[in-house]
Amino acid sequence: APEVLLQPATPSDRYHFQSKGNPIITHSYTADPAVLVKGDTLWLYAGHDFAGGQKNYKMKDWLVYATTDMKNWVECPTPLKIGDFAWAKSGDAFAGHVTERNGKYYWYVSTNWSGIGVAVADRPEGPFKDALGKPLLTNKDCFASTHSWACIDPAVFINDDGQAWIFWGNRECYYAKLKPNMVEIDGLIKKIDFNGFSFTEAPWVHKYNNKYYLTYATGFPEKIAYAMADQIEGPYEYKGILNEIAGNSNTNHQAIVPFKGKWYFVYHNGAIETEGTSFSRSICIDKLEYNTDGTIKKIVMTTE
Ligand code: FUB
Repeated sequence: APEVLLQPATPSDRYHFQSKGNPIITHSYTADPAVLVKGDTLWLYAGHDFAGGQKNYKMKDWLVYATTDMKNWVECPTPLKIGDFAWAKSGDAFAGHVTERNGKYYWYVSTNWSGIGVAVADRPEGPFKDALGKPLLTNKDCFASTHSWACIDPAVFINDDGQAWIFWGNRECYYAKLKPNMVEIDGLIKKIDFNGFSFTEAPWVHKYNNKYYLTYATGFPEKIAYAMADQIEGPYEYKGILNEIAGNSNTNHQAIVPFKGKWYFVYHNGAIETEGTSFSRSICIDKLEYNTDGTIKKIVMTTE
């Protein structure tokens, strides 16, 4: 079992560590990964769980890590906290996604009850500031949902034509265009038709060989499933389960990215012994491979 070092980054400096297999971070509990590749660096943005037998989510800030070789990592000082969104102070720092446009970095985050906010920074490691002073999206924008946590789990994808899209939701997957300023919705909010397949949360869109891939958590405990389409708005054809329930966590949440010629599947589990649980989760990384027809091989979860 990986050793739990419990050695947090100091607020004023960067903490260097080496990953020794999965989970890749053993000094903090991390969840809901999002990744951004910029030049020779992969930036990993994470939710931050606490240790110690929580019976519910306790998530008050987000974390950022960087690597150039997937082995040696740097944890930067905490770049964003739930308290940075004045309108969401009592919320939870749920899943987010960072994307770059015109030299600015936009971090779309779930605040759980209060909606989805967006923070902006000049550098990938922040510091990030609330860009709007209000939510970008709220439960009212989740027109087909009635539960209070429908407006979570944003994922942004910038298409080859430069159009940015945001996907999000719990139980229903919503999507919309973003204006070029990245902080306003452009036009109608729509819903993905899963054709009877069940969507729980955690959408992530990527493109490979002219196909759009929508990966997402399905069921509960969650597995990661995927669907493929020829157009960003679909229709999406269900392709199956990408990975099975991740050890000892009811949720999973994936990010998929190419980096230095290989594709990676980044996700979380509750596998740190003896404290890992659904509320004390840990980010893992495994290789992702395509079949010749563009479908994705099932992810083999490794510990190395
Ligand atoms: O981490 C809190 C929530 O659990 C996320 O927003 C979901 O995707 C699930 O991982």
